[in-house]
Amino acid sequence: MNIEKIVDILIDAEENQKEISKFSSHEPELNHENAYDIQHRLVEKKLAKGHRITGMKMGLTSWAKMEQMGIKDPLYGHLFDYMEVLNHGAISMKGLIHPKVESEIAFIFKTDLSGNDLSDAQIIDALDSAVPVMEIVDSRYENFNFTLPDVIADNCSSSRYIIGERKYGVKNLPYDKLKVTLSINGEIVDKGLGAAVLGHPFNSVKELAKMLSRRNLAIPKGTIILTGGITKAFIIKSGDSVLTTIEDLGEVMFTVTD
Ligand code: OOG
Ligand code: MG
Repeated sequence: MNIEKIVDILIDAEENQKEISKFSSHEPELNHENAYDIQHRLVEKKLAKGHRITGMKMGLTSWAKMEQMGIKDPLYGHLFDYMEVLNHGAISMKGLIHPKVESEIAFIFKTDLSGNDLSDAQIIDALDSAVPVMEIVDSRYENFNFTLPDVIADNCSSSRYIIGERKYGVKNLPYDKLKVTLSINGEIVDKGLGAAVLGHPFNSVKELAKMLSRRNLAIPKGTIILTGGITKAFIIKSGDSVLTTIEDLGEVMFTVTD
């Protein structure tokens, strides 16, 4: 298996909005571990192109998403500066293939977090702020048709994320109980609770720290950490206006242009 070639195909697909077929159908060697080697190489290449890492994301942490995608293991991906969109901003369809939107709770930490067995207390201690976020996933694979190693290699379908206002003084919010709604063009398309994320969004942080520690890495302080979709993901198109409300955290919205 040629990791370098796979990385180049994935980056070209993203940059030129090409749909590709999944690697697992012709690369029998592709597995969970070397898929992360591919993702980390892809990250290196993007850094070399001048992009900057702004955060990390967890994916497939909710039953709604696991069921929608047919995969039952959480995974992580990297977020870059060019993916970030401010609240009330616009997203152009031009840079995207077949984008979908989902609602998420995100955190920013004051210190790096690492370890196989983080406690709630350690997470709360490190917590700086919480942010209502929408993620745009845009798998480079045809019809979002992938296996776990494929989607890991593809940086977990990361494409854009829209950040609401950072909320401070949030250490003891009941994140599992927060109500979340996702509306498209004024109509609620899905609702959920923070508990959709592995029972509690902190569990997603623990899982991320655990997965990163296998590579001697930590959750970086000061960057945004998306804990995973609470709602299912919905297709967006030009002209759409999309809104997420998260109880106690606030609202975040964006529009879609050609
Ligand atoms: C994979 C990314 C999943 C989430 O929050 O569950 C994800 C995909 O659905 O394409 O971002
Ligand atoms: Mg997501």
